Amino acid sequence: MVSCGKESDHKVRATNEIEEKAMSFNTVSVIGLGYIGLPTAAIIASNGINVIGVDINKHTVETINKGEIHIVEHDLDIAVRNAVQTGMLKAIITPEPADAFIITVPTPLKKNHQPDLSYIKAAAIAIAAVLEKGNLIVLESTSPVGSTIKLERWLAKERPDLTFPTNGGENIDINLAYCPERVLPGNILQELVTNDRVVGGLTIDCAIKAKSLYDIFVKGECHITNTRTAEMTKLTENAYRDVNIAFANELSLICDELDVNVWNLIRLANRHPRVSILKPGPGVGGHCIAIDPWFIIDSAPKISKLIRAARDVNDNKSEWVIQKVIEAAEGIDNPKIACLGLSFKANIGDLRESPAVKIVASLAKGQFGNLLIAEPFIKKLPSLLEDLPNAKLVTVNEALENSNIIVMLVNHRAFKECSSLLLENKTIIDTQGFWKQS
Ligand code: SAJ
Repeated sequence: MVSCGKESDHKVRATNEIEEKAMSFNTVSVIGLGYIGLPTAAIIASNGINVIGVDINKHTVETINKGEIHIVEHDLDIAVRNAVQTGMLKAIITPEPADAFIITVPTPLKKNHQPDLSYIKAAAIAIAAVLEKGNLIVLESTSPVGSTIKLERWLAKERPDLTFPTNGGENIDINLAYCPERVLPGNILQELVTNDRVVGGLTIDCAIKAKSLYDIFVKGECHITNTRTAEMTKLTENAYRDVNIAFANELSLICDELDVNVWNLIRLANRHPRVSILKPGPGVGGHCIAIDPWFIIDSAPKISKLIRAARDVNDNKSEWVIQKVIEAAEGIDNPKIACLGLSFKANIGDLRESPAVKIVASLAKGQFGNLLIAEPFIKKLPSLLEDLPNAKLVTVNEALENSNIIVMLVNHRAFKECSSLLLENKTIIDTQGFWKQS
């Protein structure tokens, strides 16, 4: 048995080892039916496995059992409806026994930027009651390094009658692994199947058993490692993207000062065979890239200097955009500001941690003008904006026709259809290079 630790990674020793140690599954339980759990549950069910989805929210459970969904994701409604109608997926509040449990609960940040693992702990306590010898538990929630070991301790405390990998010797009752989700919001159902997975086990046997779970629906490769490496892989991927977006955002500020078109600059620099600069924007949003780097910073605060600086650069970019709009509004009597886009990125209706929402809310609350907001993916403004008298949801044409300042916040494809005539004689703040590419 190979134990996890700094010095050792898990390597499959014999060619038939994976086949010999693989596990089969009649019932899989997914704990937490949000943006990752629900699509995962639907995909596993579509592969002919009984899936028990568990969520603490009664409304979520009732919605899913009606074959409907409570979140926004492309084609998820169809996948869930099929899974429920065929009887392969049911949702419940209190866990029931299963062969494997996949934990996909939130791991938010506390106010001081420290990770909050309380949902994982609650999930551990909830499933501990129904654990049986031979079960597999896979943690998927984005988590700081060392979280799978913590999960093991919480489970072991609840179930002293069972043996766990760290202290179980040769007779392990419960197998534990970490396998981060890596899917792109807006394309989740496809990426769940096509992306490679990194499967970290507390032992190599745990990793192999977890791999056999993902082999049910993953067409990409499943790479075996230990839990600490798998945990860090997820954080690294998102911190890498955050740092690279920060580089683009910092360039956009420098170029504004030096009167250089940043979009043209990046296009030309990217013609170098080893340069690939990402796009500046109004800041970094969503529930992952702006949050996960903090898990690294919190674990190694003194040495995570670049990752920390990137967070500041990306957060400050939204403040910079707000200042640009305020400056533009200053000389105008009764300014009318068209704000194009509210979602956290293009072509989806997901408003979670959206820099566009933050910018629009700040402008509306500061009374810097009347805000005409165009967001084709929503029918009503989010609660942060809906009670503000100077913020109104309108069509893109209404916004453009009736404004003197235009702020391009999210480069939705739908905005491409607007007539360029509507832009004439207006002050344009284009955070996406939508109209400034030449
Ligand atoms: N953004 C830029 N410039 C860019 C690219 C993105 O400003 O060049 C902004 C977007 O507008 C958005 C934010 O960054 O506000 C994040 O968008 P994204 O498309 O980079 O990423 P997410 O949050 O939708 O999904 C990421 C993905 N991670 C990576 O690409 C490394 C996804 O694979 C992860 O599964 C997901 O985080 C997650 O759940 O962790």
